[in-house]
Amino acid sequence: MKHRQHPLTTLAALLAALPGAAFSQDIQSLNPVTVIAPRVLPVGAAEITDSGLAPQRATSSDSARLLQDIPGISLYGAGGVSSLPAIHGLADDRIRIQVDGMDLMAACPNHMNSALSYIDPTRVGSITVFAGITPVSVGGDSIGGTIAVQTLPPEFADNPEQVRAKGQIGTFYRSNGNAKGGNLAATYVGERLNLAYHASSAKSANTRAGADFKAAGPGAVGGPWLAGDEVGSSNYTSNNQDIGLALRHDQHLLQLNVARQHIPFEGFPNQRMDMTGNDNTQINLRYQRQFDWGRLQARYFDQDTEHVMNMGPDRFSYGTLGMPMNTTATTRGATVQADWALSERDTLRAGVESHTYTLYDWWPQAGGVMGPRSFWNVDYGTRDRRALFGEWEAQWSEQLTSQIGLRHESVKTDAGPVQGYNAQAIWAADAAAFNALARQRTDQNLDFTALVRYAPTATQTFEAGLARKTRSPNLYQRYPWSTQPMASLMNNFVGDGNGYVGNVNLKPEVAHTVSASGDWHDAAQKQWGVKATAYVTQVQDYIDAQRCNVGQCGGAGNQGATTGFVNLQYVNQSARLYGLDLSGNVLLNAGGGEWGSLTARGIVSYVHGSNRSTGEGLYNIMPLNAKLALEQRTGSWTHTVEVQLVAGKNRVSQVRNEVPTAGYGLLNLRTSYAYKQLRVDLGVENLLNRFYTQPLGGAYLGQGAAMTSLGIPWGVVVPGPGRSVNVAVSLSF
Ligand SMILES: [Cu+2]
Repeated sequence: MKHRQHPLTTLAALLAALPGAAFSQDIQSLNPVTVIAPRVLPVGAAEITDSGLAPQRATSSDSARLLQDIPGISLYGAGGVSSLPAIHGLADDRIRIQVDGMDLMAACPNHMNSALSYIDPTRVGSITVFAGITPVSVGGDSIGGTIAVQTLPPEFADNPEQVRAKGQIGTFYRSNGNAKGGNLAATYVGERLNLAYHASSAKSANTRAGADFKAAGPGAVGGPWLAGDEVGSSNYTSNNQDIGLALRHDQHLLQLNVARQHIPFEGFPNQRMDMTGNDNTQINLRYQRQFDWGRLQARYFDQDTEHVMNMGPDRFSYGTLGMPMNTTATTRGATVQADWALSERDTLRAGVESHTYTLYDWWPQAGGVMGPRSFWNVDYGTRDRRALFGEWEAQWSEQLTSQIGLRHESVKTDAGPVQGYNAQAIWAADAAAFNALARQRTDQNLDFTALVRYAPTATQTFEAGLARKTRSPNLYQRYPWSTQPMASLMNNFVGDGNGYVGNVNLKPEVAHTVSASGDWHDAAQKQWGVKATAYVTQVQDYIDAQRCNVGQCGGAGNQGATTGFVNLQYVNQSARLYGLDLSGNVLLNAGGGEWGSLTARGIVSYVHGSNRSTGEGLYNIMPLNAKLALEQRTGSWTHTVEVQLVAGKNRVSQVRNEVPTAGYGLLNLRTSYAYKQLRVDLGVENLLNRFYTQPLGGAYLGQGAAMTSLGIPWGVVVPGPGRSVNVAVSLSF
């Protein structure tokens, strides 16, 4: 814990020492070089640093999985490295997700290449999650909160003797899926220069469920069906590289990173397509300067993505071409932010941001009705954001802090005229109707937040907050135009197997959130701690779906079906979510003896989501769930026994024919050994090899004839992974 000479230091220290909001979670001191957030993190926020991340890295190559022990966070299943996080029931691009300050955008009608799929877990240095009330300086164009993933900040030598070269290598193996991979880092640490190279690679075969889930299923339709417990289309290979240059001079810091990702294949068990290639280049240029009055930060980034999809080997495809789908996108962002320490009491933050996003999504001809031209799903789609914000933080006394912020954002979306595969009426009528529409929309979005924190004694802190947050529709909600059922099935980024048609007239979602948190602990914050956050969010113009009743996707069967995959169209409705996050820890035995220290930890998350226009449940809401763990530390060893309990999901989105899931319990064991530069993590996940279906796993579409709604049996949910023995070794030098 570093102490800085600032009046907020005491409060920051108090917050930094709060009992972990989740398992093995450290709330780091607010390093002046790396801070991306307000100095005072809200009680509803959490920061995970290296010691909390290390055991998680052994269990998955999906950086989103690093979040799974934060209360209030759940994950939509997707490909092996591409889960989509949800905060308090609001998922995907309802959350602002930043990787080293870059707002990376998915470029795929299935959101396969999600923001967090662009960073390997071994590259993640810290994660800050703003759930509940998100300050406007870190929010914008989101209603669910913010996830900021950071790599480790560049190190510099303080004197010539400290100049050095350092490195790190790591490798892992996971028995389920026979997954293996490695990472390496080489860094030159100079007084003014830091030069670093990072590379990582991960590869997995199809994973296995905890039992023979195919035997219980309704059987195959129109294609080969994998036998036994294998989860079709769950394999992947991912490669990431990054070169970084950082220059320090007095109070100046300049950083440039160039990163490349190459994913040759990633299967998606809850989509009708697999990612058969993703090539991404990122450039991230940052400048930061400390002044007597505060700090100035500026950033420019550029992301270029080439994404291709088709049907992988587990699927039954039509002809030899299958169904190729290509996406090219460019995301660019520029931000400038200043933080002024106006007085002992007041800090002011202000910033401007500009983000542009250009998307081409076309489906090359594949023969039959799918030709002879390319199908243009979204052609020259653009989504441009301009934002301006101001935020005032005041410490009125040792006990009382307040923060208020205001943000304006204009979001302009547009898409060019389209064409179908050919001039047949099944494509041409919809294309002509779409091309006749005025398609450009500009939303003027206003956000505000207000937070008050009161710490009456050294053993308790209370916080209350109010926020209005706005998010404009994404391009895949406004512009997919074809009502032909096969085309609509391909436009689905929630993994429910249904078809979706865009709606140009969608309005932005506006969320009003009220949140209250309490934090109780012993004065020294060593013995015990309990933290609770309760929240209610009312979302006006929530973008949900209704049964499609336009063009070719309507029909009485589609309107009334209570089983099977259906065709839907996006629509603004109204929604309400409320819930409670609880976390706590207690030191059972302070240790010192041969048994070491023993700590019990627990988290409980509950969220309830309702569509207020229809009275139905919202889609993919995580049922009541808890994790309980016992952790023993002796010397270099840490042993953890963890029980995960999840209730059944019975409240569902009927309009989507969402499938309920049963409750389950899992047992995990983890051991880590850290000695000097060596770290070994060993674990067994799902020790009892329980079979379970993941509440947010989505419809199982991983094999069979994916291109039609009847080509895959309906009602099968993607199962969770069976037992896996995991080992990861990391060595620094
Ligand atoms: Cu895709």
